[in-house]
Amino acid sequence: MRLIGWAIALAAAGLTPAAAQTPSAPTENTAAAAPAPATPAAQPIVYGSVGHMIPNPEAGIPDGRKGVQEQVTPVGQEAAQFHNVILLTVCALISALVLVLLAWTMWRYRRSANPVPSRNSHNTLIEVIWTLVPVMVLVGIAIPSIKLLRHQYTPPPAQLTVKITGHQWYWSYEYPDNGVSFDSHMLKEAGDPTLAKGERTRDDRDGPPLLAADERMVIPVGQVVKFIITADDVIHSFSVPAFWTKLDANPGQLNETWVKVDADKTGVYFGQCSELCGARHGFMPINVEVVTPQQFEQWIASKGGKLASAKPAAAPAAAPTTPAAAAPQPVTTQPATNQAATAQN
Ligand SMILES: [Cu+2]
Repeated sequence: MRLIGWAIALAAAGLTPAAAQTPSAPTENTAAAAPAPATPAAQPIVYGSVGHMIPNPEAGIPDGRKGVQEQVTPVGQEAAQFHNVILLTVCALISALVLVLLAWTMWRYRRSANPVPSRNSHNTLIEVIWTLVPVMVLVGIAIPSIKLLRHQYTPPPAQLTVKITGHQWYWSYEYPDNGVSFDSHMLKEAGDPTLAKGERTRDDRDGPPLLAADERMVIPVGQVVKFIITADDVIHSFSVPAFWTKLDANPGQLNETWVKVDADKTGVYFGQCSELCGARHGFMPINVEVVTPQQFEQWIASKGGKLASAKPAAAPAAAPTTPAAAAPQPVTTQPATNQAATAQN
């Protein structure tokens, strides 16, 4: 019996290290997946040209203010107005009223001023008031809120579609109607020990530290742009504060939103991934450059894409004309990476 007991104990001791090693395998995988492939671009950068517009420090950049950024889309302006004018006022008034009532009650009914406390437990008038007033406040907030939601979720017909995919830890942008797709990585600072050989470093004309990216999403001003947002590994979140845009990028799911930047608001708008997505979550900035429609066409041409003026050919013609290598890509990458994500989970 004793021998059998020892045998079981030894077997357990032998098994334990093996069992402990098993879960460490995925950790190694995540560590290996960490370095993002940096693509050294040897082309000289012409600042001020399309794709390298110099950002305006007054718009689209976090400037330390307490409050929302200046909004450049109609939905953003409506939402900011709702927040700044209605919600903040209602919150401030309610807080002030409660504070005054509390202070008055503490003063008026302190022990020395009111030695015999009231034994009333009901007052119909007050009870009706304190039920009806909050209901009216909530209805007053709900009406503009639902109007805003309707505005946000009933997009006008899109003039341009951009598919946005979040990866650990960079973004990729695809213009399915134009046959353009590329990745966008954060630009590192000069002297960063993780710089790859020949990798471009950030210049102040690219944008602020941690927010500048090597490639920007470029969209035309004054046009309805549909964003189709997804991810290929874990959940990310596509967020550009000046557009009032923040939408989760979920693996295996397409989320959709839209923007229409005001006609006089060309510029560079900065955002970041806003869902904790791993070790380098803080290093996947979003740069959207809003240009005139003519400049946009020029940029599409410079990327080797085709103009969407031949729109009806989009869906049926894409399948037979295989040279547009960008079209079949999402179909193949999506399921494969989803499987990878599932395996990781
Ligand atoms: Cu992310």
